[in-house]
Amino acid sequence: MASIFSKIIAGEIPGDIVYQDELVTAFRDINPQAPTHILIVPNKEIPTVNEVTNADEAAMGRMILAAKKIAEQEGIAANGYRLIVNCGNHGHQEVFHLHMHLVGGRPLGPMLYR
Ligand code: DGP
Repeated sequence: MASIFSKIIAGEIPGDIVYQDELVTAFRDINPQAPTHILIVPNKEIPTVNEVTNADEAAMGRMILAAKKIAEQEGIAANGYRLIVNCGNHGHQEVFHLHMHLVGGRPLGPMLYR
């Protein structure tokens, strides 16, 4: 079954999409932890970092390049921000479609945002 993020990527359910290309899609987190909280997601449904393969290298790199562009678009590049990828149970991953959180717009404190 398609993940909730695959449905947003496909336009089947609403998502506040801020960036999309042939490899990745980015949309606002439904439960923002900071003024800017965006999820950057490979269009291919990869459950966790543990399932990433060499074939996914371009999409993984694109996620970082998209984060840079979106941070500029959001006006948070100069002050800085945090990129987070949770993996599995101990990583507190809730949605099993790999994603990178782009969090910023305020000072975040050391290491973890909550
Ligand atoms: P993680 O714990 O890393 O798996 O984070 C999952 C994030 O996904 C969490 O911050 C809330 C967000 N989220 C869950 N369901 C939806 C949804 O339907 N739409 C959007 N935009 N975000 C969602």
